[in-house]
Amino acid sequence: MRTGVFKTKESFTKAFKKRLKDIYLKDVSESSVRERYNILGALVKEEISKDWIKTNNLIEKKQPKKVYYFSMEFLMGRLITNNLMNLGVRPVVEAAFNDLGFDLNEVEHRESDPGLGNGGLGRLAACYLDSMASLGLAGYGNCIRYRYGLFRQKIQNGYQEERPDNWLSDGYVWEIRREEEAIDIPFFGAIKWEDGFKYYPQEYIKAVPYDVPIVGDDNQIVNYLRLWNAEPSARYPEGKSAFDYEMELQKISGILYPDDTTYEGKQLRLKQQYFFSAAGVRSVVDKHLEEHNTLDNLSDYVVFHINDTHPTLLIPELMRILLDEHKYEWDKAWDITTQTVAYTNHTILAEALEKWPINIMQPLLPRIYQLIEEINKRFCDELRDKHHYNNDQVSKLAILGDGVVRMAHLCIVAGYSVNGVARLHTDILKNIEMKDWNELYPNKFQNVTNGITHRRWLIHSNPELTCLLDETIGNTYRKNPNDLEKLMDFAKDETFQNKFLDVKRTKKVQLAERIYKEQNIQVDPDSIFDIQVKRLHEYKRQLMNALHIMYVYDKLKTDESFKNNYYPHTFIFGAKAAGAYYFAKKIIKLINTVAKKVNNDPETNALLKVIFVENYNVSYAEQIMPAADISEQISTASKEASGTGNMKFMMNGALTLGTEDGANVEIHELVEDENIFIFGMNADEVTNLYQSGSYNPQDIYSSDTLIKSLLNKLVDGYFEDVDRYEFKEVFDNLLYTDRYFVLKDFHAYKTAHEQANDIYKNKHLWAEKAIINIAKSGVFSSDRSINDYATKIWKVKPIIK
Ligand code: NBG
Repeated sequence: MRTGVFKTKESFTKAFKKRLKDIYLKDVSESSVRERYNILGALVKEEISKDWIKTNNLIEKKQPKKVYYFSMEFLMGRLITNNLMNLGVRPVVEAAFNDLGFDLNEVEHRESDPGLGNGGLGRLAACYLDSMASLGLAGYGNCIRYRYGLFRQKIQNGYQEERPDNWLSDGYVWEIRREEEAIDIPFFGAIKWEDGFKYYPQEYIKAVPYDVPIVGDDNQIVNYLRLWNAEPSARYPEGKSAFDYEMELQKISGILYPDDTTYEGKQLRLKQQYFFSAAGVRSVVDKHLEEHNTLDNLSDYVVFHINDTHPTLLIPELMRILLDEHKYEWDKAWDITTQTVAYTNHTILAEALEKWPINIMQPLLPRIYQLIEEINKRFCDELRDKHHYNNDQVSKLAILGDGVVRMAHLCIVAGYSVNGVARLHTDILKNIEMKDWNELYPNKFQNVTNGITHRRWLIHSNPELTCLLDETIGNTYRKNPNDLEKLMDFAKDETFQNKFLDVKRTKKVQLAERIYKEQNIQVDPDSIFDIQVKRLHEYKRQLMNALHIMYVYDKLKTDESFKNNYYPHTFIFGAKAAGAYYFAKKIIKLINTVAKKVNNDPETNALLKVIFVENYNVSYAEQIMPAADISEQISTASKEASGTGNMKFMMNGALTLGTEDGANVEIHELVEDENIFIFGMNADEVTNLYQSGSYNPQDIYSSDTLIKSLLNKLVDGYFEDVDRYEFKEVFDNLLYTDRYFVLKDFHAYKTAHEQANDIYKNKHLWAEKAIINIAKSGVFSSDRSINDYATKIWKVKPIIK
């Protein structure tokens, strides 16, 4: 129960009206949605501050071990609803707004959706912050305050265009600027030997932290996400024009993942990485010194978690502080560092494993590079002397080689723990991709399967289902998501099934309304909503999905019995392609071209629709996940480290149609064969096929008439309103390379769809399967993941009971 402003709807209304008058000189009736949002946000923030102070006091008193989660991405989504719910004040505000005749939803939607991330990796980080606060752990995020988030996607004539996402244009009500804690970050310059190495930077850039509170669920705990902003340092770089300096600053906290095809682009990315890593380490170390007066015991109180390799430079930075500033001996400094750092790997895709050219790193960060050299030298010596590795073995594992710094190697050498993000992924790391490492450090590798916060992805985004769950199994699952399992008793209960189907339909209607509003396309809420939403990447195989739709469309036009047996389908896609990823953008164009053809054919219209939603992001996902019947998780097995969309869909009662990849494997195991549609090659088969080098898509093309005719449609003028060669590259790619085995898995994929189509006709059977999916989804709550991290890796405990 809250006191003060949020105690009752009357107290809230009074405070709200007064503040609106004080700030905007307006009565409520004259206020705009933006003004209402700003005032509500300010009042909520003040309420948060009370808990924040209490949390800080508690931490001061208890001195718990703290986790600092360093990540280049945090895809937070809107915070307003989350904050209202976690504080437990949403009902009061809603009641007050109702009386005032305002729509709280509309006000909540006024908040910009900060896109400080690309996809799963960044959204995972956001879920983990929510769970750390909700479980009462002292855990904090560390990232950059990008002025522009991930681009806003516009679809023009079927093509993706990128528009800037100016998310800060109206200010950001949640952040607190902490000027006093600003830190100068050094770049360039030279090292001199003066009785020890001394670094003379050429320039400094000031990092100013902005803290965004992370509110725990009904526990009065407030953690924070620290975002660093680049600003001019008081130590002005000599000889540099104000304009050049300003441009440089602007870029550092400008955008996420700037184009890195040029030397300058690469240098900028590396600057960003060092900027936020060094600033984060420095602020933690300073705080620790204030509290403990020594860094000897750093690892008893601090974990630096490296989320993928982007923050790797925190390792040599910590060494630099210990050696150069605190005069530790190497071995002692190394002990402290290696007991404090843990690393999560999120992909086995070679192109995503970072390698930084030495000729970029050395001039930019001379002392840091020198320390990496020393770490590498000592590591290689140890391999030779202690483990008797030969030169080949040593150069394979070395941190430096082929003119680059291998960031993952540095993380594995320095981290006391390395984890993968789903069981299959960790197994592949241990047995294939990082086999040599696992032999060298047999106890370092572990698995923590990803999770999603059920607060955002069930309770907040699907209030209708939440309400039904509450009245059916009680609300204990809110605190203990494993209690969703109680739903198993109702899976076969027809009354409950009907209620579930009603909820599902409501969510489908809501999504259909949005699609109609934004894209002017009518979709049938009684059709099967078959959805694939995720980043666009070849390994995720949106192309296979599109080809399959082409196949279905063709069948509907030519095969009467197929048509009679076909349950109406709406295929929904949402995906952003990296701006420079040409082929991915082609696939978007293909999907939109197929959609246009299909959606305008009256002959098939009632049975088949294809939607590509524009600008898929966290807020859109909140509407999409609850509306799905089928969740498409169709990556080439072994390539999707985990996936997290698969978990969100499952928790909202969609059935997975997917490969044995990432966390699908664990979903499959939990729901068992009857409640999932698994198809295609498994990871071993894929690996073997790669290794044998025997795959030849042309063989399939020439022997398989179905595939041949489908592929030919890409180049034979079938799509009337695009150039005949628009999809020639797609055709060639499939025919000559097909690196992700689209053709190979196509028939199995088609069969899986046929099964789903047939089962869906039996509504009750389908509902039963969907309910079982919800019942089994509790383990994918990020509370479980964070508990795993806390006990297996971080060794941290809640600061409250
Ligand atoms: C992604 C994987 C996903 C996984 C998320 C979160 C990167 C580098 N990796 O499968 O592709 O779910 O990380 O772990 O973004």
